[in-house]
Amino acid sequence: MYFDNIPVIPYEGPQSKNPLAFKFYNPDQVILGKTMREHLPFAMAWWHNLCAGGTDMFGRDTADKSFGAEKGTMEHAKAKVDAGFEFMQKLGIEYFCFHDVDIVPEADDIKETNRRLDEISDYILEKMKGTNIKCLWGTANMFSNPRFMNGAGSSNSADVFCFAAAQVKKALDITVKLGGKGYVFWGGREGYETLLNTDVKFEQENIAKLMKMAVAYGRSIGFTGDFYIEPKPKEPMKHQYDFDAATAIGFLKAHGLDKDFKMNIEANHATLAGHTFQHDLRISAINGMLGSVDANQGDYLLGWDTDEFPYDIYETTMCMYEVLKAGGLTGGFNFDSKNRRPSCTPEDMFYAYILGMDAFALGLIKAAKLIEDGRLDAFVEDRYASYKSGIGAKIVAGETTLEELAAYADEMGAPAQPGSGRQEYLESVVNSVLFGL
Ligand code: XLS
Ligand code: NI
Ligand code: NI
Repeated sequence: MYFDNIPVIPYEGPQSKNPLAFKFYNPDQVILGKTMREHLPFAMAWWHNLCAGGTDMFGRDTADKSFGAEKGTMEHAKAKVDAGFEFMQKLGIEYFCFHDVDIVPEADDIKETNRRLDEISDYILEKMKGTNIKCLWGTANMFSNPRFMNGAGSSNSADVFCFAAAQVKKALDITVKLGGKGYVFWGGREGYETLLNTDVKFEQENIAKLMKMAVAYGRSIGFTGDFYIEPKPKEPMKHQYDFDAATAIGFLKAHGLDKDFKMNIEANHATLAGHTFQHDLRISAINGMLGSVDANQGDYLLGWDTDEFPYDIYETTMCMYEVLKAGGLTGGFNFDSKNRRPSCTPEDMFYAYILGMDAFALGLIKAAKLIEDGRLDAFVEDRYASYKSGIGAKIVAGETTLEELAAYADEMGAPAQPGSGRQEYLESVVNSVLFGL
């Protein structure tokens, strides 16, 4: 037991003042025909929760994540598994996500790292037995080690490319072994610092080649889940190739990868790209590629990936609105989030997850209300009414020509006013559904 003073977290309802209770996440509560547990497959991110201790550019760890073992050892790796499972079970979280180097210390020789990965995945598999805990997705960390300073699939060095391929292969093996639903490519250093030294076309084609080999290998070992690209516009690189959902989807289509890949949309990455979280979810959904979500939030006053635990109810509501409209996620909601550096105690780890899970549960409740209320849908439906009949219907059916439309315009003289967008009215509808009785 690593969290002795923490009980299993109960649901106590919105009136509760117990910091170690859910106020909104009530797993068995049914919303629009499904339980909250089904709507919200939450996942724990191994790296933030079990590895990161608060080190930043200006200071070292504030939180002790040793879990009673010496860091850098396999004993520590196993202690993290034990602590992680206790943590997930106390919160009722059913999934986890990991990078290869989150679950074992990396050795100097890849053969030894891979041996350690075999050992720890046996241990995790054993631990999973008799629980309902599963793997949501795995990935390879191809950005921390200095060998990846110029990228992985986009590296100028063919040897580094091979090393990246080896890591992807092993991370896929472990993901499949643990029954993972997905496999993520976050292009950590797949981008550039300056175009003066970069062959963009060559690098992008190489990334696609690595992904194609990953798909071929994954399918050959029985991986039936989705591959994901996790878009991010910058950080660590000045420019990252998977800038946002639209860019990543275009890339996948250009390289014939769109059948095997979907998007893993991270809130803070969308906002870094100058979009709302909702925007990147919508772009993914309309392309049939809304796969999974990295649940966190950024800070509009800070220009980087602050990975804060989500607490903004407008954001979680509009996220769940998109997810409900898309018919749910094939993946889940991975808390790619970390405590603020001064929130450094074990209890803070629980408070953070309670905040995030409650924020999404409340978002789900409010999004369902917005859909049931129907005013937003009705407005949008009506807004495009001119395409339902006459010339509009012909445009939609693709049964007209530029000449015919020009003749129509001549006849008409000038179009009627296209109608108010009613933004402020719609925003007040949102507020009345969120905060009205
Ligand atoms: C970093 C990313 C990373 C991915 C997994 O910004 O969010 O944590 O989710 O490599
Ligand atoms: Ni992420
Ligand atoms: Ni991120």
